Amino acid sequence: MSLLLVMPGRDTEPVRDALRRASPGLDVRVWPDVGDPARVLMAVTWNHPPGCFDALPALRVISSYGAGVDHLLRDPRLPAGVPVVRVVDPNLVQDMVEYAVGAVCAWRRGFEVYRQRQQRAEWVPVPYDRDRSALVLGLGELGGAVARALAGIGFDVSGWSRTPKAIRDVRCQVGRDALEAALPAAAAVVCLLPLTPATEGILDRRLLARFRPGSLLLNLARGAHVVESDLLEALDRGRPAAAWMDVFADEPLPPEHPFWRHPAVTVTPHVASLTDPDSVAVQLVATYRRAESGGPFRHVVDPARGY
Ligand code: NDP
Ligand code: OXD
Repeated sequence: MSLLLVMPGRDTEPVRDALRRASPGLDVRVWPDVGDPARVLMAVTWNHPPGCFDALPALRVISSYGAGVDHLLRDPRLPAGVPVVRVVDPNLVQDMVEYAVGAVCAWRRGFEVYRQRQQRAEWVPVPYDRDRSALVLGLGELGGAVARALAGIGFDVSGWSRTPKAIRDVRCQVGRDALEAALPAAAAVVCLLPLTPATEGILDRRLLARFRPGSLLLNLARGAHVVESDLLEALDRGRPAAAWMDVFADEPLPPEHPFWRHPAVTVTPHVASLTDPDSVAVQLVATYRRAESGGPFRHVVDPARGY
């Protein structure tokens, strides 16, 4: 039997090599070179072409190559009854924590302003707010870790999720009213929600109007969480005053997009947390073995919930 990588436009060599290191005899195929379609037991995907699973009669499990599964669940031809799983990996969590904490601290302490002042040899301290408040949207594997890390360095942290959570030193909240009430109190808002019908466009004009003047928005989840035109208007009003954006509705961000040159926007190219092939290969091979032995699988996604 075989494992099929369906990751068009991505360099599959590192993951193929990592899979072979993790399991030397594994038959790894790279789409569109499927080999014998009747032998494909597992597919690992990132932005797969719809319909690519149609003629794989032995397919037992589909894994996202990342933490997000929106790219999979939006496929109307996803085979019914084949479980979808996702990557949950300590390196992915650690990288996201470093990125989020680093960005919040760099913004709060004005490091970018110093960089500009350095060009003019200006020895001028940047005043900063003593208020270390942060709100994390999504308290799952990534958001939960970011909330804990911010709390661990002394931030006053609130978090928002779909179902109630208990995280030490984090005020965990649920429901739209709680979200609207928490926003004006937060100096930094970090979005780590999955992209689902319920969260698409959630950061729109109405919610952005609740942001505190002078605050920072970090979108590290998916571009479609933010209504980009509403954000540009909100930045003009200074609430939020700055946006740190790693993900965009259209990726790569087109050269003419206003975010590139906006003085209040920091752009990074979807790198907050990158899947590490060696680390993830171990999990993928474990999933493959479960497919061989008839499951049960770990980190299974609920298509009805959307994550
Ligand atoms: P999880 O599924 O572990 O966590 C999702 C969290 O969001 C949960 O706390 C969940 O609530 C909450 N949530 C879901 N729907 C709602 C809703 N409607 N209202 C309120 N809260 C909601 O996801 P991860 O933490 O692993 O990943 C989050 C996202 O980060 C991924 O989906 C992906 O899009 C993005 N990502 C971005 C990367 C980057 O490099 N920029 C890298 C990796 C991931 P509950 O706990 O109640 O279920
Ligand atoms: C992911 C991502 O979902 O990289 O893992 O965005």
